Amino acid sequence: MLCTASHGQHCGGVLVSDNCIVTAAHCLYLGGVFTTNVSVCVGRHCGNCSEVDVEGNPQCFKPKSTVIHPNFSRSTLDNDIAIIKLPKAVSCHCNSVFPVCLPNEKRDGSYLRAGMEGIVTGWGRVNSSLSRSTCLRKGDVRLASRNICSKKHPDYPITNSMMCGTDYSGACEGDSGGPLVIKSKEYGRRFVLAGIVSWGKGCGQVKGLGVYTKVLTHVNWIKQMCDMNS
Ligand code: 4AZ
Repeated sequence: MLCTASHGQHCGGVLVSDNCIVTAAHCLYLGGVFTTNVSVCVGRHCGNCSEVDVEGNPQCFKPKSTVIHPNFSRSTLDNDIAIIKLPKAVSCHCNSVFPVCLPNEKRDGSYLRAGMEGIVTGWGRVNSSLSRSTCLRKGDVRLASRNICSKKHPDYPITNSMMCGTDYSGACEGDSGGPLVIKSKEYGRRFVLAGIVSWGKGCGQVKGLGVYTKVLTHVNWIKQMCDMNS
């Protein structure tokens, strides 16, 4: 959970190593400037930002540093991805705090595509209600083709670094920066990070498509920024 003093619970994020979080770049753009003034709570399930609990679960941190993708576009939200480095490693509460697997082009490229079923998670707005969810929720998302997605969003380009998914039980405001994961075919119960919640037109519509940052495009950049050896 990403919190700011002015917005409270603001966005989601996802742990990719023991000290590195991936989120959406637009989550760090507030009031017209890029900010590092956020706090990150790992392992929170229910609760809000004011319940800050420094050690234990949730583990809350001020970022050690943040990196916005150099090609992030504020107008099109192309490359909507950013890194938050934590000042120290999180402690593994291995059922609730554990890094997700990054996709591998060779292994996962062929199935991270239209038709696959994934799961999006966050504390964002619950459909038809203005309020955010107090507890982490999940929704089912089926990946959709770029072609169909472009038709749904004629006013904005769907770029190569974006992917789309059904929005009926998908993401909404406040879920941005959070993960869209797909169960790995080859590794049993593990989840692979397919997308980062980025934008959309409305929420929860039966025929709507939400837009995600495509993680496959950015795996090498993420590994570099998080100092992860392949
Ligand atoms: C948002 O405002 C947002 N239904 C994120 C995702 C979607 C809509 C809005 C997709 O952060």
